Amino acid sequence: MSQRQIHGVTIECVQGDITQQPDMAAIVNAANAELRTGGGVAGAIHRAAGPGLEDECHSLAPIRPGQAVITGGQNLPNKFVIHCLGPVYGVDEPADERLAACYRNAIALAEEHGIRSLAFPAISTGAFGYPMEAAARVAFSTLLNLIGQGTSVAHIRFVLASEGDRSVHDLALGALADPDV
Ligand code: AR6
Repeated sequence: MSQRQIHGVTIECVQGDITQQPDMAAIVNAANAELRTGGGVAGAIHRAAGPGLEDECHSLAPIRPGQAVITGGQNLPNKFVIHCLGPVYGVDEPADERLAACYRNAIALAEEHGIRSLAFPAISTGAFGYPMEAAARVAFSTLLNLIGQGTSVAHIRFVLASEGDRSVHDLALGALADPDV
């Protein structure tokens, strides 16, 4: 695990399962447009949360690439789930702007709901095909910008499926300069 403190905000990268983060107030789902179960992160979150999550999602769907919506956590140990639709790489263009919008919109929802700790998966890097390193750069540069502007979110965790993905994120996080205050 690696960790960085930036203007009082902790950002860390861990290898693990997004559904096993009981100390986080909210987790982020790499959702599909219909906010249905699906595979990857979405499948794991819906399985762990139980059918109540799909029921809660029903009236919020469909969502567009870059958009984020929020629900309760149902049977998850987290109070909230923030569902983001990442861009399909090579289809939803410009992909970097759509991916950045996911992170911006997720943080905005967290702020609105008083969420101080939030765990993200690497949105779009699975079924949607976004290259891991490029996605990590977009994620961290967007978050560092938001932190530079001031955010009430105090703890951001990236939960990566493999050690390799974690180390790609560690390098991307370490490479960025601190934002200006
Ligand atoms: N915890 C943390 N990371 C995970 C987990 C997990 N339990 N499972 C997979 N990953 P993906 P996307 C990693 O495909 O690319 C779904 O079918 C995975 O290795 O979940 O945004 C939805 O229904 C990868 O690095 O999300 C959508 O249709 C990253 O999480 C579509 O896939 C994201 O992989 C969304 O595609």
